[in-house]
Amino acid sequence: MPASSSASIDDIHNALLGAERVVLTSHIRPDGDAIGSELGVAHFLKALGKEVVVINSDSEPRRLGWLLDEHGGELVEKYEEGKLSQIEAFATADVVMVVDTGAAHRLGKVAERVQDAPGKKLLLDHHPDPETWFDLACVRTEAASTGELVYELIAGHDPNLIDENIATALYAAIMTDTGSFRYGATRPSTHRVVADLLERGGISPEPIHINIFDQRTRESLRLLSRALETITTHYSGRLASMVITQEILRESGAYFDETEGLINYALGLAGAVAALIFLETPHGIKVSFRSKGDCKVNGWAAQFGGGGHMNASGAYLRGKPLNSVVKEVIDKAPLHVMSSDPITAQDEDISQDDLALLSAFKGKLD
Ligand SMILES: [Mn+2]
Repeated sequence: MPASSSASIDDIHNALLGAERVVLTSHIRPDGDAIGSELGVAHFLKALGKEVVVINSDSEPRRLGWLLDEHGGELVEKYEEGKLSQIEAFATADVVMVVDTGAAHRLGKVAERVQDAPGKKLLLDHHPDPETWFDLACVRTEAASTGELVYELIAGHDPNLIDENIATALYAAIMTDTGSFRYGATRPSTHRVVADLLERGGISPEPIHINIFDQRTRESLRLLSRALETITTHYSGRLASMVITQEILRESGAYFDETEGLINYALGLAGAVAALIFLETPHGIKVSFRSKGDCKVNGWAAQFGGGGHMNASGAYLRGKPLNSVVKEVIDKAPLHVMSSDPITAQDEDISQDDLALLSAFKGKLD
């Protein structure tokens, strides 16, 4: 897999400069990187005198409401089937630009509108393996967030355009996608980008962190408490899993999107190299995969029709009960969570069963 697909950020930049009308979009259940990147590009294009609208399949999670309220929410719309202004926006856009996903099915209800749009279709993203229907796809898998790529897009053209709105949106994008600058993909350049955003935008990190992370409801803390009780470890503690049933969600009174981030508590267990969270939804089971260091989970998620990044992936399984999904996914764990280090009898923490398992998988690890 090439680290970058063919178009450069300059190519994306030139295509945007040549456009008068632009529609921006991103993935379903948009996260901080999706919304922040969209807002960053939207403010940039506004400053250049372009007509721009962001149209997303889903609305933003509640924890990002403040970002839209204070930094350009009027540019963002939720897609409504048959809404004339949106049909017109897609039909007349010179450019339709997708950020933070290269897969049509991740675009939800706007997928068809985007793919059928007569304008040029651009992609700016950091997820591997973009689909081939884009006219220009700039994908940099080494970037920790799409927000960093948006920064390059703007700073490479005119860094003076980075104002409070752009800086706040991109800071939020980068901060959330790097787990507050701690995931493996965080690079020195990530910090340089953020330093420049803080300076140029005249912003400070604390209120952004407070707005995003310190607004928990009692219900969400109750959910956390219930979730922690479900943590189970497997394979000598290398894997930790968590299960959120509909019943737990209902009893806690929390919203579904308040399950976000719970998996980090499982991954926070000493000795765990990977964590899973199984979320029961009315139509299927959402499984999130997270890992530390060089433990790769995207291949594991792909075995269940999902995908994502090396250390953060997801899959959605329909038509199977929760228990069997949990078993199936955990049964496939050894290939992905077992160390490729030589196994010796001195590994006192490892049981005989696990030693046998490890030996069975030795040599099959990538
Ligand atoms: Mn992202």
